[in-house]
Amino acid sequence: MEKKTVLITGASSGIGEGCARKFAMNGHRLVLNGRNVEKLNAVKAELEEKYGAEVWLLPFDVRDRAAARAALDSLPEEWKAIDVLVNNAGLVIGVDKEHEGSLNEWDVVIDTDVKALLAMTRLVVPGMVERGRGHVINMGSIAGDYAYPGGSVYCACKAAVKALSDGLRIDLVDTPVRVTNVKPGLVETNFSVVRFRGDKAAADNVYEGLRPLTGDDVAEVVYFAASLPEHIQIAEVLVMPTNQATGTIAYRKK
Ligand code: 8X3
Repeated sequence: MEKKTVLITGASSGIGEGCARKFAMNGHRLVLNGRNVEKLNAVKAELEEKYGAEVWLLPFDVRDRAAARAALDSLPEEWKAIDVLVNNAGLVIGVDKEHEGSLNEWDVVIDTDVKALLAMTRLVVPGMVERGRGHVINMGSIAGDYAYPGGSVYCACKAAVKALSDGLRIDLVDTPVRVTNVKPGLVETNFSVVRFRGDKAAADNVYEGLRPLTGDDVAEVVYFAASLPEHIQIAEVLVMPTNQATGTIAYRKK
């Protein structure tokens, strides 16, 4: 595909970082968002050095709408025409039951996984429609297909990402702008460490006995969807490790 400008949220690690690497190695121009400036700088340095990539950093918390707007407005004119928006930033805190968890923590999860994704879409998609080109790739999850123990609010958020993706696809049906919902299963990233509030052993246990996906693996799917000819729209992809079958069923070697 021709050179595109790709905005990725949550690009300082995990799936977002994997996507940044994949687009960079294929010669695309990257606008990378994240909260951790140090990590973002490290990703930028790697992509510039290894692939000669053009990278612009936009450090802001996606939950902060004013900061998001100001950051996008601050882009130089030639970087403003975003061709691909990868709405990747997301998290979950804790594995509490719905009737026992912290509403304050869940506010953070809902604000990040649902409301910020919606806000980024609202900011970027009008320009895509105006320019007559664009692709929104939302990071959904297998969690949006099935609720599972300890996942209530996260699963609800990812179900919302599916509905927002489907709704946006409907709203854009008379435009050339494509919408894709990528739904990963078990991916080994810092995601689990955050889920278990920093307990690395509990996080590692999730991937015990099977080979999980990596951020780079999911990036293959994201890039595939983005690189197909413009008349082909991958609406949704469910991607799991070979030894995972559903949100709750995986085979683990003892
Ligand atoms: C994260 C994948 O399997 O923890 O979106 O729900 S899982």
